[in-house]
Amino acid sequence: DLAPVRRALISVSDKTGLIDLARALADLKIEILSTGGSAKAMRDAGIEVRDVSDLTDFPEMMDGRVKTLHPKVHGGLLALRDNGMHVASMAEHGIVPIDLLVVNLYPFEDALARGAGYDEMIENIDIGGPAMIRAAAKNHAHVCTIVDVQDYDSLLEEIKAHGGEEAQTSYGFRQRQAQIAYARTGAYDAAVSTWMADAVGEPTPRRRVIAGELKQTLRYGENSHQRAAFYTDGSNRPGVAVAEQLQGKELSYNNFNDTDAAFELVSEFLPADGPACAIIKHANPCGVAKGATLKEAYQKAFDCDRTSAFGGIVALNGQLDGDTAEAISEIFTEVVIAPAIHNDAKKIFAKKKNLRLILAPGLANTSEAGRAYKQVSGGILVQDRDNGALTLDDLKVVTKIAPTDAQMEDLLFAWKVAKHVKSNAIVYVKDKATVGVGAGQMSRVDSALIAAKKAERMAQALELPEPLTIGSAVASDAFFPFADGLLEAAAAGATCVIQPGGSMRDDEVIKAADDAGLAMVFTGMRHFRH
Ligand code: 93A
Repeated sequence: DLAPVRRALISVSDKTGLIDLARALADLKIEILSTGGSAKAMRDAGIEVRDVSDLTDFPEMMDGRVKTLHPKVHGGLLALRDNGMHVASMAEHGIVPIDLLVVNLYPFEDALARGAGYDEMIENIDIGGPAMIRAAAKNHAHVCTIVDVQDYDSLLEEIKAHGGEEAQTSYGFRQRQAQIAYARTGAYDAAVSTWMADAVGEPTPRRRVIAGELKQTLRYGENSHQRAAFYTDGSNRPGVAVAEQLQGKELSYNNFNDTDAAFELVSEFLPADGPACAIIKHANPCGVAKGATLKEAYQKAFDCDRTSAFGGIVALNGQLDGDTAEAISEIFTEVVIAPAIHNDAKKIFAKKKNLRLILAPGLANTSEAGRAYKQVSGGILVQDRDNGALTLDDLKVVTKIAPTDAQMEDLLFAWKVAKHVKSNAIVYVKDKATVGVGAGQMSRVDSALIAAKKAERMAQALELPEPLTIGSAVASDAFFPFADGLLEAAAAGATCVIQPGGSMRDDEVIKAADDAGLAMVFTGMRHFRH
C-alpha cells in the first residue's frame, strides 16, 4: 500500500510553513514543481524548484487565472501508475507522475471576512487549486494530497515512519488526506455559493451547502450513548466556538449548548449599561440580573432560583473580578464565561479544579444578522437569527395607566430575558433582576404559575416577607391568547406587563389588565424560542 513520493507540486497562497516543508522534501530528494509566488518564495530561500510553466511549456496567463490547468499537470495527478494504457498515454504525451500535491487556496474566506467588494471576491475564487485537489484526491491510490498547513508535520512524520531509501506514504494516510481534501473544496464552494446568495439578495437559494470544521470531538452527546463533536462554521463569531478555556475539564456537548445560551443572553446587556450576569440551566435562564457591581449582579441572579443555579453555567458581561469569583465559588458551578478575567479570579478558581473557566473574545453582537439552523427528520430548517431588538419608541401603551420609568426599565429587562427563554416564556422582574422564570410549558398559564411558584419558594428560603413577584414587571414572549395567563401574573402580584399583542382577544386581555389595575405595553414583536 506504500506509494513513492518522487515529485511534488506545491502551490500555496498561505505561505506559512512552506519553507520548512519544502526544505524537508528537497532533503528527501523529492523534485518540487511550483507556481509563481510559491516558487519565488522557495527559490529566495535557496530551495531548488521547477516552474510549472516550464513543465507545461505554457506561461501563467490571464492574471494567473490559468497556471496549472494543463494536461501535463492533471495527467500527472490522475494517471493510474499500474494501468498500462495510462502509462502509455503518459509516455506518449511526455507526462510525468506527480505523487504529492500541496495546495492551499486563494483566501476567499479572508476576503469575505474583511468585506471585500464584488470584483475582488470574484478574483479570489480559486479554480486551478480545487481542480488539482480534486484530481489528486481522486487518485489517492497513488497520490497524496495536503490542503492544510497543519498537516505538513504529519506528512513528514508519515514519510519518516516508512523510512527506507525512498520517501513513501501509506494508503491509509493518503485516503484520510483525500477525505480532508474533498471537505476543503466542499467548504470552499459552500463559502462561495453562500456569499453569492447574499450578494444577489437571495435569502432562500435553491441549493445551499453548510460546512463545518472539527473543533473538538466530545466524550458523548446529550446522552452517553450518543457520539458527538463540535464543528465551527468559520464565522469567528465571538462565543463558545472561539473562546479560550483557561481551566477545568473539557466542555461537554450540553456544556457547549448551555454556555452558548448563557453567553448570548448576557451579551444582550451592554457593559456601558452596567454589570450583568446570567445563570443558565438546561439552556434556560434560572437567574439574570444587573447590579452596581458584577458581584451584586451575580448574587441577584443567584437569588432568583438558588436551587436551579446549583451546577449551572454563569455568564458575565464584564471583567470577572476576585470578589465575584469568590461569590461564584460558594456553590458548585459547571462553567463560568466572561469577556475578560482578572488574575485574582483565576487564582480563586484555580482551587476549583472541575470548574470550567472560559475567556470569550468580547461579547456577542446580538443584533448581528446571520442564519440559524435546526435539524428535523429529512431536512434542515433555516431562518434568520432572532436579532430583533426593541427601543422605547417601539412600545405602545394599551392600558389606562402607563408604566412609570422604573417599571419601563424592568419591562425592557424582562423582555430581553424572555427572548432567551424557551416558549412558552413568562419572566417576572423586579429591580432589574429576574424573580421568577417560567419556561418551556405547553400552556402560557402554566409558565406564569410555575414562575410565581418558584418565586414563592425563594421568598420562603430567603425568609422574605412576601414573594418578589409582588410589584414586579412581567414579560410574555408571545401574546396572551386569553386573559387567563395575564390574570395569573396579576394574582402573583405583577403590576405591569410587556407582551407582543396581536391576539384575536386583545380587547379582552386589555380589559382584564385595566380591571386588575395593571399597566401594559405591546411590543408588536414576539420572541418564540423552541
Ligand atoms: O487562478 S487560479 O484559479 N488558476 C490556476 O490555474 C491555479 N493554479 C493554482 N489559481 C490557481 N492556483 C492557486 O494559486 C493555488 O490554489 C494557490 O492558492 C495559488 C498559489 O499561487 P502562487 O504560487 O503564485 O502564490
